[in-house]
Amino acid sequence: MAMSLSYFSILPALLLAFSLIAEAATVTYDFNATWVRANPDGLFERPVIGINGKWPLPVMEANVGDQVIVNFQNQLGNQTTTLHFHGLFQNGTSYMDGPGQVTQCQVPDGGSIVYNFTTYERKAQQSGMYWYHSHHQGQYPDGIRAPFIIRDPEFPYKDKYDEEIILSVSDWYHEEMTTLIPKFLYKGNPTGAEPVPQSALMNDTQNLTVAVQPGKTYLFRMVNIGAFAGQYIWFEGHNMTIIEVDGVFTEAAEASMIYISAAQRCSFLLTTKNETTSNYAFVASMDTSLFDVMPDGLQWNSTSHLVYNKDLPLPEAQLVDELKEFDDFTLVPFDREALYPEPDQTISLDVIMDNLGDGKPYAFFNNITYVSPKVPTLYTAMTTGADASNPLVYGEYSHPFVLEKDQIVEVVVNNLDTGKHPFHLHGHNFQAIVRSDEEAGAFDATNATQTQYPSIPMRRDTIVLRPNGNTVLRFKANNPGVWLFHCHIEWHMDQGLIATFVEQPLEMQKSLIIPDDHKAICESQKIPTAGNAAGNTVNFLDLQGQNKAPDPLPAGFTPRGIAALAFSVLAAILGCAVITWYGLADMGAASQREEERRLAGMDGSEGATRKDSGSEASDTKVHSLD
Ligand SMILES: *[C@@H]1O[C@H](CO)[C@@H](O)[C@H](O)[C@H]1NC(C)=O
Ligand SMILES: *[C@@H]1O[C@H](CO)[C@@H](O)[C@H](O)[C@H]1NC(C)=O
Ligand SMILES: *[C@@H]1O[C@H](CO)[C@@H](O)[C@H](O)[C@H]1NC(C)=O
Ligand SMILES: *[C@@H]1O[C@H](CO)[C@@H](O)[C@H](O)[C@H]1NC(C)=O
Ligand SMILES: *[C@@H]1O[C@H](CO)[C@@H](O)[C@H](O)[C@H]1NC(C)=O
Ligand SMILES: *[C@@H]1O[C@H](CO)[C@@H](O)[C@H](O)[C@H]1NC(C)=O
Ligand SMILES: *[C@@H]1O[C@H](CO)[C@@H](O)[C@H](O)[C@H]1NC(C)=O
Ligand SMILES: *[C@@H]1O[C@H](CO)[C@@H](O)[C@H](O)[C@H]1NC(C)=O
Ligand SMILES: *[C@@H]1O[C@H](CO)[C@@H](O)[C@H](O)[C@H]1NC(C)=O
Ligand SMILES: *[C@@H]1O[C@H](CO)[C@@H](O)[C@H](O)[C@H]1NC(C)=O
Ligand SMILES: *[C@@H]1O[C@H](CO)[C@@H](O)[C@H](O)[C@H]1NC(C)=O
Ligand SMILES: [Cu+2]
Repeated sequence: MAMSLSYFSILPALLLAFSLIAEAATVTYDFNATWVRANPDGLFERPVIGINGKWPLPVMEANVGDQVIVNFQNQLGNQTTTLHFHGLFQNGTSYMDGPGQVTQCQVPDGGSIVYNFTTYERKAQQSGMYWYHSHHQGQYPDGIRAPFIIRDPEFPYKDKYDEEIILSVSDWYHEEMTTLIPKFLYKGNPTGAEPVPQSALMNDTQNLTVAVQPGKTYLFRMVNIGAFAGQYIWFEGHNMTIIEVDGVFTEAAEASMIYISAAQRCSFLLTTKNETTSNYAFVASMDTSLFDVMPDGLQWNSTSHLVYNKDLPLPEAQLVDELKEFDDFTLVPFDREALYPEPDQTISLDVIMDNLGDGKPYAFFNNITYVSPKVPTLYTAMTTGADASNPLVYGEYSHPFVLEKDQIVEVVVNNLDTGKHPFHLHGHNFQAIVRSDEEAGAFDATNATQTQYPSIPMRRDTIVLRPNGNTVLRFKANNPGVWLFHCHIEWHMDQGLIATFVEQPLEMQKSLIIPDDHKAICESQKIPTAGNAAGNTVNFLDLQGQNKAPDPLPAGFTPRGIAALAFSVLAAILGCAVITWYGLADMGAASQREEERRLAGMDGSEGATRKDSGSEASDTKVHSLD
């Protein structure tokens, strides 16, 4: 009886949905993940993760309302994997979102999974620029990432351009993530200096030439699919008219330089000149303020050209005096959605980088560094009955927050770190209502100067938090599912800079049905699909045996502090910051040597053999999802 009742109550909604998506097609992709060799920067050939034997990966394309099906097979032979469709709300299909051990189990070697979702999201038809990537074990910088475009034939700027140009930018590493992560999350790297990329790429290559015709308007759809570096982008002699960020159409805004962090997207119109007397450089410049070390010879700019006339030379990029980007906080969404009302729930997160007792560098929201639970969080929400509303069941180290239906949720993020962090929320766009300058300190809700929120805030799904600054975000909890909130710098993900939002858990239990093939890949790897974060299916509030972070350092002992002190003393003695730089570079090399010795069993410390690097790998496994 209860069942037929709920059946009838959803019927009108279904009929409405069908009438609106009458034109919808099904778009099917058969994706086999395979190793491929590639040399995109011309400096070094390496194995990369491709699809169907090819790299770069195919660009995914669909029209708004289409049903998208990805038949995904893992044929890597030696790594598990997943796919995440970045920016898509997955409304009603949270289990298709992709983060390993959050909304699904990792796809094992030889295993497969079907991702099946629609781009039609009831009121919010999602269209614009998205991307897809592995969301598991810090893996996507090995190549498994590419653009995903959803076209809306009725989009607001449909009559304003002649041609579309898809363009990705990214940083690029010569070593594989399975090599880089243990060197980074390592006690010999107590300051957490991130590996610096070797190159910058555009469209997974360099030196692109883009043939353009005079007097035309081009719609550029850009995405940063990199692991670490934000990029400044400018076109010599041309301005950009921004019309969309992260799938949110905006009122047209003119910019001469934009900044796209890892994971952000920006679509803009560019009108060509009427003359064909010259070709023009355009540049993507990696944000070197993120790099602790500047390796000799690093080419952090990548230059391509708008070619009006192929018989004319391609001019070298001119130096620009100042890297000053358009302030995305000033954008106005095209739908002019008003500021959400005062929040029903406020989540306050301080960003902290510090060491734990194992001496390795971690990242924390407040006092918690993320560690994957034994049961994927979504499966815990589905199987813990009424206790699913109690954050305890998700385990302390998934850093869970339970959100109730239609709550206005405010997330305050205070950066207690000196770096920039691009924060990303799954399952939603957020209104960005505060984004301070750097060095502003923590957000103060009692300070009237800081609470003058825009009446029509800009919305997107990834926002850059400035060094020692703060940001305040709002969204409405109208999408039942498990959604991560995390920094999109892959290294910081791997260090645990992640929180979990569990939205409407009791509603999930009613309306979500986990597909059998998703459960099957868990079973084949003996990953439990029921119970609390510790896998307890009897007493959901007993978290004994849950995965945990290492213990804290003994009080007063901070390798990070000691290293910082040593460098500042050195800098003071030598009176020269450049020396500090080289000092750091040397230290990186020294710690790398130490790690190699350690792995080779030469220093008798724990983890004395190659095999024992398994303990490193398992650390990596519990921390890294993206
Ligand atoms: C792009 O051009 C630069 C400058 O000429 C060159 O150093 C680099 O190797 C080129 N990249 C590729 C992938 O060919
Ligand atoms: C994927 O791999 C399967 C199994 O080897 C094969 O049958 C199929 O043709 C492959 N698909 C593509 C698109 O390469
Ligand atoms: C997996 O195989 C690829 C391709 O042979 C290789 O480059 C990579 O290092 C291997 N990765 C691991 C973790 O063994
Ligand atoms: C995808 O999901 C839709 C809607 O739930 C369903 O009708 C369809 O059968 C599914 N397709 C596949 C291949 O699983
Ligand atoms: C970038 O690659 C995509 C996919 O191959 C292609 O459609 C697009 O035209 C390329 N962009 C440029 C500027 O070459
Ligand atoms: C670009 O915009 C700036 C101001 O926003 C303006 O000064 C400049 O002339 C514009 N450049 C072009 C090529 O339109
Ligand atoms: C190019 O020509 C068109 C049509 O003659 C004119 O409207 C436009 O202003 C010209 N553009 C520039 C940049 O001079
Ligand atoms: C990259 O471009 C910026 C801005 O023009 C310039 O200051 C810098 O010197 C360039 N870097 C390299 C390595 O060419
Ligand atoms: C974090 O702080 C809270 C509140 O002070 C405390 O209850 C909790 O045990 C701490 N968690 C960790 C992992 O230190
Ligand atoms: C309030 O905030 C503003 C802007 O951040 C700051 O300049 C000012 O000092 C703050 N006032 C107080 C009383 O803290
Ligand atoms: C999800 O769908 C529901 C209707 O089923 C709608 O009310 C809600 O706004 C949607 N959420 C998002 C984030 O689009
Ligand atoms: Cu970060």
